[in-house]
Amino acid sequence: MANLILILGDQLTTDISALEGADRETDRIVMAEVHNEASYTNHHKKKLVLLFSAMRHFAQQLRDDGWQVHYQQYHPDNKAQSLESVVAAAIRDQGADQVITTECGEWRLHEQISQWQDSLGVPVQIRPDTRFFATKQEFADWAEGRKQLRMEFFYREMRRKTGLLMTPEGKPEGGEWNYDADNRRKWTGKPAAPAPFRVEPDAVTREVMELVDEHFADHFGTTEDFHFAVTPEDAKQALAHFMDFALPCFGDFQDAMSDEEDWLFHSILSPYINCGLLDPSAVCEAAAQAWYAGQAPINAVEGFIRQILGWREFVRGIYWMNMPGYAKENRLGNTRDLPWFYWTGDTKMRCMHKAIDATRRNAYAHHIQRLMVTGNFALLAGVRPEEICDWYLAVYADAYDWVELPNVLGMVMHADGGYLGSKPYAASGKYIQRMSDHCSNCHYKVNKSTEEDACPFNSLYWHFINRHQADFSNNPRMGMMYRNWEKQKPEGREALLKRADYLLANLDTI
Ligand code: FAD
Ligand code: DLZ
Repeated sequence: MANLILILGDQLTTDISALEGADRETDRIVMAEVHNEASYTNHHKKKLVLLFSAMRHFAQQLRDDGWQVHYQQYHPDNKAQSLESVVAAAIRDQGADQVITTECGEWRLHEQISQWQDSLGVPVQIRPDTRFFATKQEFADWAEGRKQLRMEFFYREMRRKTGLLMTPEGKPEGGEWNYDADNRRKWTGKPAAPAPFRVEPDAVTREVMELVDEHFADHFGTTEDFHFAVTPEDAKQALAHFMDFALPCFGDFQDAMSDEEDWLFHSILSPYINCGLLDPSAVCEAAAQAWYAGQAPINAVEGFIRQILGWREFVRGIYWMNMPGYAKENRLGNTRDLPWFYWTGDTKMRCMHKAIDATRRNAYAHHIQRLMVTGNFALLAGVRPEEICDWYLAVYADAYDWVELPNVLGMVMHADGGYLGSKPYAASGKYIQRMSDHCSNCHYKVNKSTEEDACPFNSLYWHFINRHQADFSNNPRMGMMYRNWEKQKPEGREALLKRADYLLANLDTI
């Protein structure tokens, strides 16, 4: 029996389920850089470089290990090429008894691959993706019968299941499940933030950078200063670099933002975890070991593991339980277009400019920038979820629908009616001032709300509170905000709403 094994651009590991039981003599592997996948969104140029270069390196690694690999490089003249057409051509040219692949991470492609058995005329075996801690079914079983899903409870299940940071008696290490309250220090420059891990591009990566510059010139971002790892070995070095230099402070400054530093103490591992270069379980184990070895405190290690074992698994579960309908949700009835400055960074709001500019240069912004700056602004301004979701899918090196969509549509935009999060993460400029030094370098004044130079987040926050009274005034976690709103004098409220209306009508000038 000769199998054709398809490995996708985000499945770059020899542990991928599609390779289980495969035979180097009879089976062939197919990998392809195709226009369809490279252009279904305006992928950041660095994401394209990362994936194409990592795919090419992985194909070479497979060949070195004795596999027969058919690798299709990107060809600009072949815009009609899709994964299906590459697989169909491979079957036509060399035959195959069946196609084997691991389930992909996007509903869009999943739907297409599910039809292949009919269109290709050979059996197509789609295997579960075993790179997650929980199966889709496990998550669905946990979620069944719950009106609201809360990450914290699922996370505890995952801690119990994996034993990560658990005592032999089945208690959480350190005595608490969650050290979130110890993850909120402002960073004032000390301790110094480590330089991010860098790999200088090799010949393969340089060739891909040229390809992307030439054929994807209109895509967001830049290939300049590309320094991501593109092999599992280098991604492991990136993990070691994080453990040594950033993890100890990760917990304290997890929610901090800086006018000076793009990366702070974050791991910058999501691009590797999501495309297969790093195994999430090994990453969590390494962090846990750092705690047991006394190299990092519990608030750092628990905070870090929570993101991967908790949030990452939780959003994936939500995605697969609720697609395809989830992508269409818009429970707050937003109608506004995405302001153009999301693509240029050309805004006088310092925090927005900084987050978007870092995104453009690095294909990266850390979680709080995504949630509380660019996300918060889109929420307050009432941007259509579909538009803001497409922006997030395009601009980050780690973006895939399964993880981007619940984070944006659910966590940021609250467009799912509170299914993922119990309250919207709406915040005024005060939050940004508390967690960063952006405000002191901003054109706008964070302590003003209604004047021409007042921080836009302030009036937009109250506008949001006012226009969504029916949605949130009965939410126990929002009650205090509504009482504060009611307590303000009518003329004060009117001035806030007037200023916000002006901003909303002139978003492209602020
Ligand atoms: P760290 O801060 O070092 O965190 C460690 C790891 O935890 C990350 O590498 C990641 O694997 C995981 N993680 C942390 N938070 C989340 C989360 N909320 N959901 C899932 N995994 C998480 N993450 C993506 O991987 N792809 C996306 O497309 C993506 N889009 C996002 C959009 C918005 C609006 C928000 C608020 C968050 C999004 N996230 C996304 C989650 C998070 O912001 C990134 O995983 C994180 O910033 C990646 O940087 P890091 O590796 O330095 O993370
Ligand atoms: C994101 C992406 C890009 C840009 N290019 C390719 C590609 O050329 N070939 C490929 O196999 N995969 C690519 N991917 C990843 C897929 O589009 C898709 O996002 C994931 O496989 C979903 O799990």
